[in-house]
Amino acid sequence: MAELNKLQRCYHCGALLQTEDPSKEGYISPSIIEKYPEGLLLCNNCYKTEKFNNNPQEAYFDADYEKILNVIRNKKALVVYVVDLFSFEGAFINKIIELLDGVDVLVVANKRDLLPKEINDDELKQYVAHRLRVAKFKVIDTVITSTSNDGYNLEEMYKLITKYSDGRDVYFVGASTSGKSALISEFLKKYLNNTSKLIVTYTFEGTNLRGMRIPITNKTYIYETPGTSIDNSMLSKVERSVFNAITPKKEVKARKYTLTKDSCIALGSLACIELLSKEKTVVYLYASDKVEVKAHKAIVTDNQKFFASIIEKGSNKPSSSNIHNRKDFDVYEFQITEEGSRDIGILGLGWISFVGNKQNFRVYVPKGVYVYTSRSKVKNDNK
Ligand SMILES: Nc1nc2c(ncn2[C@@H]2O[C@H](COP(=O)(O)OP(=O)(O)OP(=O)(O)O)[C@@H](O)[C@H]2O)c(=O)[nH]1
Ligand SMILES: [Mg+2]
Repeated sequence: MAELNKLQRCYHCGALLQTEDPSKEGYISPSIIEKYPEGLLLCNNCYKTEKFNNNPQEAYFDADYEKILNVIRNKKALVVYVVDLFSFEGAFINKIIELLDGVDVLVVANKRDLLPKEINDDELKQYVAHRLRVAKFKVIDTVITSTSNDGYNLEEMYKLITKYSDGRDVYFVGASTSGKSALISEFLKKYLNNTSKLIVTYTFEGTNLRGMRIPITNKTYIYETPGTSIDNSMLSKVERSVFNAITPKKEVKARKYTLTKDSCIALGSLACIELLSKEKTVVYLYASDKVEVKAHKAIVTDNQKFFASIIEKGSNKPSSSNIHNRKDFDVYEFQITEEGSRDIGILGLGWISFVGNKQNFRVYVPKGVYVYTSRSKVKNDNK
């Protein structure tokens, strides 16, 4: 007689569970099935994405990229590492930092135009240096730039590249959307090709990764490498229209809010920052002006109502069709122990700045988005 077997399915997404192919839907490690034969099981993918309060993840590292980094190391080339000043705090990938150990790295901190004019570049440089130290990333110098309007410090950047490359190849490296292509196209406006070589689209040896190769002499080149992943940024969790709305196009002006115990600000329908403790706190928010901000009663006291009215309805703009209920969020708590001007930031969306006073904050972000706390990028102590 024919046998009837009931197949096990993922308790969350409903996919048929299978142990053969990790790249296909419903994959679960065989050891889990063996350990919990009668259990309510989640496929590996749901298990990963359903876990709340996992540590902020670093971005995905494409193993092929290691081949490019090995070439850079072997050649002792100069790396021009581009970061987006508006939001780069969670953009470093440990494996890249490890592989660049011992390589000369010039950091180009780009998109200066998005930050307030009144802060000075030295303070910004100190902040970048601090974040580099936190990431354990050793570099030889940093220059602050912008490609917007007439450009800012681009001459200075070329001078430093010439000085540090000293006849070696130069590789532009950095997260996607940091501005590598924009910086290179500014460079090309002034560039004269005095060599017998052409500018070409280049496939990096042994990989499918492509970039541009620009000859500087008959023996040396500038290479533009593909942007590294930003899959831990808000930018990669939302559709194109929301991406455009949350990416600032001009100087970001601080918006001031006062948080009291159990009150919060919602940033669009995308994230929320809540004060849990009793210290009344003035916060300055830095985000695109297209991000509508509303102050609310705390989520902690009225969790369901908040998600029903703000997130599910998408009533604050922008809202994303990828993020519409509580399950789509990670929740983090920050206990502020340091004094002075502090930030809590959400990669790709922006940050708040406030004076540290032992507060306890809770932050809701779409799953997998990187959040951090740091000393302030733009100090607000004197306001
Ligand atoms: N406001 C501002 N925007 C910039 C600046 N530089 C680049 N951008 C913008 O940032 C976005 C990404 O810039 P790209 O040069 O394409 O970034 P990329 O590093 O080449 O990105 P990938 O090719 O994905 O690795 C574009 O919309 C640029 O116009 C800058 O200095 N200021
Ligand atoms: Mg590019």
